[in-house]
Amino acid sequence: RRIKGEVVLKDVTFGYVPGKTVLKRINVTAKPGQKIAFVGSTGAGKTTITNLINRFYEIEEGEIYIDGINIRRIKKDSLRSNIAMVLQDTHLFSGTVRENIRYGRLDATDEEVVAAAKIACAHSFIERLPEGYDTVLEGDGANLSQGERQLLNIARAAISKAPILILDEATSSVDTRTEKYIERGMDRLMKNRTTFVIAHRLSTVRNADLIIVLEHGEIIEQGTHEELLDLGGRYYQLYTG
Ligand code: M5T
Ligand code: MG
Repeated sequence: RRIKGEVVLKDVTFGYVPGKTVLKRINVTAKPGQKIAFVGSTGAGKTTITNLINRFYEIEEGEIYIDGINIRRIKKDSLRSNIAMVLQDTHLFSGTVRENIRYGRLDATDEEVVAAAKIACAHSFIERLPEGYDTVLEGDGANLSQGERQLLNIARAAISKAPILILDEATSSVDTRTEKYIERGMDRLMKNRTTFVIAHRLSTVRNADLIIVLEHGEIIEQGTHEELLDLGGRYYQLYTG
């Protein structure tokens, strides 16, 4: 049965420790292929929502469904293979560039590795490495720049066939040229996948199908960029300074 990528959160309430509610009655519907952006101040609960979609924690109240199936009834390894992630802190292991891109897709051919690297705009920097795709990365990619590590993570997500993608955008500064590359890679990565993006860049948020504004664990506004600007509320404040 192929997952199409519809994700529904229904009245989700959650806290990491008893007595401290972090998310309150969150309702979100992502149709297959849609791009949903979460924005809001630090500690609002953006990462927590993605933690729950990944089922890193069990929900106390409410339910999450993928294509109509309660995620409590989806096997964890099935969930893993259906959700790709590009997170702020990139996880690379000591091994070759090729192995790091291939990751869970052990069946992937060398051609697929290169194609994924091209989607991520990582191919040209990889080719400049001493041994190209066979260059061995030191632990956690210590011999690469932060931007290059990010591009490898994008390539890894690109080679995965997961229909659901979670992006926790890095706030940290990469140079503007690398940032342009990353943006292009992200756009191509999101194509045909349901994407949840915790967005810091206005450029990423602007073209989302739905922007959800969180504050203290609650959805306070939602809509498209234009709708939310017209509303003149919290989102408007965030993006007009
Ligand atoms: C929301 C607490 C955190 C905050 C609230 C990830 C995590 C969070 N929290 C924990 O107690 N344990 C955890 O493992 O939950 O935090 P968040 O969801 O991380 O917020 P955010 O992603 O919107 O914030 P930021 O800073 O990444 O923009 O009270 O202490
Ligand atoms: Mg976060």
